[in-house]
Amino acid sequence: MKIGISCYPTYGGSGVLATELGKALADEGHQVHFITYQQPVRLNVFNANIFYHEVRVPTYPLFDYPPYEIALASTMVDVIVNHDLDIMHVHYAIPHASAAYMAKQIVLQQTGRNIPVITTLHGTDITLVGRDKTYAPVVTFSINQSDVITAVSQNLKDETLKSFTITKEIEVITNFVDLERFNIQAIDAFRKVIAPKGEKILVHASNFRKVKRVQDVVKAFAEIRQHVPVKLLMVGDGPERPVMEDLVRELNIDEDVRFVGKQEQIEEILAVSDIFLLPSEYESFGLAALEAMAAHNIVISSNAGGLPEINIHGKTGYLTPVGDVEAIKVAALEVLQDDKKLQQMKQAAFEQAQKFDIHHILPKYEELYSRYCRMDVCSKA
Ligand code: GMT
Repeated sequence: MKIGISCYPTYGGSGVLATELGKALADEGHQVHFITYQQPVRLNVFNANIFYHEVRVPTYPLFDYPPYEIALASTMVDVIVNHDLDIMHVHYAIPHASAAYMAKQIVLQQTGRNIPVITTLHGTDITLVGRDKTYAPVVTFSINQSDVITAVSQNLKDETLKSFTITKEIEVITNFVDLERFNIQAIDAFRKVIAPKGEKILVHASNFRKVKRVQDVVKAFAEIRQHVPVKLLMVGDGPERPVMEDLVRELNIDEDVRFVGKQEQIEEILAVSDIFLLPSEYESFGLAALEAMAAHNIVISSNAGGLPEINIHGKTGYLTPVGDVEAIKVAALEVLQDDKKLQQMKQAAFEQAQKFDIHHILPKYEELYSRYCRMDVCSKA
């Protein structure tokens, strides 16, 4: 099949998922066309089946707000028509679903072809931004106009149905992880640099937005380190990072905390880590936590959103109430003071991640594509 994918190309979970999906589809022999304003960060391999089409947004002195959505829709039209795409799959509703709707109508009018559009809802496109009155009418309309709507967790499906009037079935296809990539040997020298005395390593990775409650990570860590020798790795970047760096200095724990910024080789960091902390106010799924589990990390997360669908309390990690720093501390100490338990839970976390292996989830998308693609026009590759 020839599949178009639009997503946010930067470090957000939806872009990561969309890119990994595209790479896996290309490995299966499909032709995949990424249509984004920048090369997706995880699109770091050459594959003859992968094409990247950059959306250029010409500016003009009149434009305080350059019209990205129009440029995106126009690029979609160009790629759909000139590369004879079979299906258009957009990730994160805003503005991808409405751009795809516009492109679909233009292609229909120009060529008579009715290209199927799949919209995958990821999280804040529904729970935060999409709900905003400014966007809601267009988001509702364009989601409903998609030929297929998927959500990355049951929780996100429920939230979507609660907040929007949706006239179609929403199919849940959960996020996935490439186990081969994350189940790797730790680089010993790297672990020694971070934790020279064999301290256990806690890690947090996100885009440092308020919804992640990164302050709970720092505060809990400050408490934990009073009882056991530990180090903390903070991966990623975003608006809250400078605030957190200040907090770390204020709490006088900077010698044990490293902010490493955005990292492409996150699997190498996770391979040396023991506990992944994700105290978010909301996560539709928590892809970062799943990747950590695939790297044998236990997860201490909040119990918000779809997190209980992947993190099993007392087995693969712990679920704590949002904002409950004390509960994070208690949970961490339970395993940090009992190595046997930590090792057991690490294995359970890995086994749980296996259920979300890409090889189980990819066929679900392929099945969906074939269902909506006309048999006479769709061919593999
Ligand atoms: O909030 C983020 O981390 C980015 C955001 C995105 O859409 O780029 O992530 C959302 O989608 C991810 C992939 O499906 C999910 O794993 C995250 O849980 C979800 N984030 C939120 O719901 C806050």
